[in-house]
Amino acid sequence: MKHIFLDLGRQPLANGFREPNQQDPEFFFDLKVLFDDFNYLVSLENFVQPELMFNDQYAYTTSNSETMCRHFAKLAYEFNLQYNKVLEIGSNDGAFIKHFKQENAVAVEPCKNFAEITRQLGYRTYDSFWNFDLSEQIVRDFGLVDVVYSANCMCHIPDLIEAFHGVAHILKSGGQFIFEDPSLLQVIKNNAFDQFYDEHAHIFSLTALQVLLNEAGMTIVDVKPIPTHGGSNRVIAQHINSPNIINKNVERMFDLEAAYKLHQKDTFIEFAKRVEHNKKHLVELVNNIRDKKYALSGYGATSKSTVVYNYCGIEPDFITDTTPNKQGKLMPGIHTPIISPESRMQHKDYVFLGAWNFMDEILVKERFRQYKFITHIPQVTIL
Ligand code: DWN
Repeated sequence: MKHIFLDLGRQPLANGFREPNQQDPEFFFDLKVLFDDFNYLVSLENFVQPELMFNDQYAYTTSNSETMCRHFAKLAYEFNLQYNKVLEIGSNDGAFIKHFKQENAVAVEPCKNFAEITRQLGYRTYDSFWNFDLSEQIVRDFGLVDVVYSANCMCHIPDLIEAFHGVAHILKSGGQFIFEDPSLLQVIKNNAFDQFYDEHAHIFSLTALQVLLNEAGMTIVDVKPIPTHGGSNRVIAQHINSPNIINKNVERMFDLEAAYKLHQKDTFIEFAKRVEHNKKHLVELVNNIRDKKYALSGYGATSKSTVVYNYCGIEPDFITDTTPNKQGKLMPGIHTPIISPESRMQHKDYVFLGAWNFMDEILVKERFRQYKFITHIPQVTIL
């Protein structure tokens, strides 16, 4: 049975940045989140049509993050020691796949602005959404692969069983499926309701993934919690009939998730109550700031902050972001201008930290700041 436990109201596309003079009507949808007590999966009640979100103007660019570039370079080094033929699902601008020889790697990226970049780099690139038919196509063109890798992409795919069947089909016997996505356990622990938005069709627990992967003929053989994107899991799966050695990390994570009761709907009802409380506290804080005529701006035009601003009805004076193709645009829903950190308008008084997943890095970078950060993670705090 599916239990709706969170209602984040009418939300725009989290990455739906708009041009200042854009006239076409803005897309909004009712963002509700549910828990399915059959497979333990946490998903959006209504999936947004992928073509609406992942198009040829997709804004999020992996290589703009030094943290993520280092993350991918380190992992690619390890992959090059172990695997020959690599397929990446969701290759974005090539930040990961560029570390492999062109003849040994295949990129799958539906956003055509990014698919063109990996093609220019010489990689066989399929600008389609991952599904079983595409898997069959690539097997015909390129053969089976030793490893399928995907970062922050599998949780964007509504039909996971088909997606996982596609992976099982293209993997050699003994091959590995390695993917990393935000951890439901971390979302619950951090009250990170802003991880729920149009692109995140699901937020994964390992418990739910095992049910879904088993249905596709695969099983989890290892898991590694990683700090990226607010706390993620790197999951390693293989064909269920492979001679699998299951690492003890898997049982440990299942036990941890059971201890946090991620298999029970009451856990998510309690989470929603904490979210409601944090929203109330954040709104009161912002109203107090505005009543006292203080300035309020934003730091990081993240997908996550789109959710917070639209759910809480908060409109900063401006938002700074280091991503060139977000600068000069308007924040989805609230239409707050996004500017470069180097522009003449400078932060003062209070600044909402939209990129809280980079908090440590940002607090060091801004250690001489003359303003105060506000964060909502894990509860509303002035830094
Ligand atoms: O799952 C997804 C993840 C991988 O990236 C996608 N669906 C969408 C996107 O989510 P996001 O926009 O919340 O990602 P980030 O990486 O949290 O975005 C950080 C934003 O903050 C970037 O636009 C860059 C900006 N930033 C900044 O302005 N100053 C980041 C840092 C570290 C900074 O110092």
